Amino acid sequence: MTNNIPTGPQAGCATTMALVRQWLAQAQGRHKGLAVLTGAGVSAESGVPTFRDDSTGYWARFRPEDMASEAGYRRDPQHVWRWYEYRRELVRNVQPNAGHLALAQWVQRHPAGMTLITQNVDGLHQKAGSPDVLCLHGELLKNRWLNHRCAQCDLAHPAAGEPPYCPACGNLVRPAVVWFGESLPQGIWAEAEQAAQNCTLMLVVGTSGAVYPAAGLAQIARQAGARVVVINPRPTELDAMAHALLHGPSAELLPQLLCED
Ligand code: BJW
Repeated sequence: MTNNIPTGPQAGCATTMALVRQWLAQAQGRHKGLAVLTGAGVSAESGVPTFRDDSTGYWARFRPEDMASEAGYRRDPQHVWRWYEYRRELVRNVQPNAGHLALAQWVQRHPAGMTLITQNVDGLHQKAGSPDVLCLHGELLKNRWLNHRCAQCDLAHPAAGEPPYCPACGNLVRPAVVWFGESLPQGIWAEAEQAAQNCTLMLVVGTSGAVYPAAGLAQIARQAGARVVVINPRPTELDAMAHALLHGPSAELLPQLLCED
């Protein structure tokens, strides 16, 4: 680590970018030295709405407890299913942006140099070419059963409906995402926690830092001695614990930070 490390967060200027690039250069020499935690903002410039942005986020129009909880799904499965079908159609038709691509290109140049951890369910990191993405909150385009499956429950052949269901037992299909109150996939969480503990630099990109346990990864990294850098056009709940803040859209800042010329 360099000696001239500032103690408080530094807001997005050329010198902060230069400093973060130094930390990146140090991280890239180490196995999994870089950990990146992304949120909905990284896909905003691809045309995917975020959740908590004032007028454009999903939660400005829908109540999270209705649309992103098991209880909400059981109350009105058709309404929630239709919302997920709408979002599935949207993400099938959008493309990764320059931020997703910069991350994918960096890892191609530095195999085993980065752990990419995302809260996003849209699959755009994978579409950009990033391998081994740790999807903390599941995957929008996949399904699973709402209740324990019977011997006839077959995700490949459910009965048509909104939502589709098992013709034998009536079990409903649901999106394979993580709703509030549900545990994160255990193995993926364990890998993400380990990456936070072992990295020397964590970039926290395009997330409000409001949702746990994902947001807690930044604290884990910091406590383990890593530099933490928040990349976001607006203030986040993680700014106070970051070593540096880069203010701006990720589709501009990630290419600036990660390109090597
Ligand atoms: C840009 C940009 C641009 C815009 N460039 N940036 C500890 C403390 C308090 C509460 C809890 C706690 N531990 C657990 C909880 C409860 C709960 C929680 O966190 N609640 C808080 C909201 C208070 N957590 C859970 O329930 C989690 N499970 C859990 O803890 O299990 C254990 C347990 C079990 C049983 C009982 C109790 C505990 C599960 C959380 C699941 C979250 N699910 C969702 C929906 C996924 C499915 C779907 O997509 O439909 O995940 S909610 C939603 O929020 C989604 C996101 O992944 C997640 C995070 O949002 P994100 O990505 O940060 O988006 P936004 O909109 O918040 O922010 C966007 C950012 O982008 C903004 O900052 C913009 O400025 C920025 N931006 N343009 C860069 N161009």
